Amino acid sequence: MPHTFEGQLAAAPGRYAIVVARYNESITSRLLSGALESLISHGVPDDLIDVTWVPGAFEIPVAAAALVRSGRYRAVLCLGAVIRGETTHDEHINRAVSLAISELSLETGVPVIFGVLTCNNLEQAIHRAGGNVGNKGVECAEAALRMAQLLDQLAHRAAPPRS
Ligand code: INI
Repeated sequence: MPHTFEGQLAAAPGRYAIVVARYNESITSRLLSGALESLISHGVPDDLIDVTWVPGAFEIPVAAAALVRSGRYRAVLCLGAVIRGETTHDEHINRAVSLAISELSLETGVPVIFGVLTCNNLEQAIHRAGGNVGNKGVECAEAALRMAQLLDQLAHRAAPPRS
């Protein structure tokens, strides 16, 4: 009989961190609200959630790395909104941030959740920050909870058989 591992949508005990970019704050504040409401509604006490503001999405990885490396958090949620302008600036930010976040997560084994919107225009961002395409902050909170649970399961139940 195969064993199936899948993180549940419930609070694994411990602290959760959110890093949120101030740039495009009208959007990122909605992502933050969605993430907070979701974490709390799934049982994370609000005093176990730490929120860190950074200037822009480009600064998210360095703050996330400090939080992850403190060893205090079950997961770190990274929230930002990069909106395409007249130059390729957005592409550089998106590439750097997405790579850095995924490398940080792989290196440390802590779920670092990618909640940076990468939109062509403000309208797309509004739709993804509580509009008609959901709220990326809520999605990130759910991913963080499921991954924290899943990693607990894998640590406790996926030990190699004893010989
Ligand atoms: N930062 C964002 O979070 N979103 C953007 O859309 C954005 N644009 O378009 O420029 C942005 N730029 C700032 C960047 O993240 C850094 O804060 C800045 O380059 C200083 O390092």
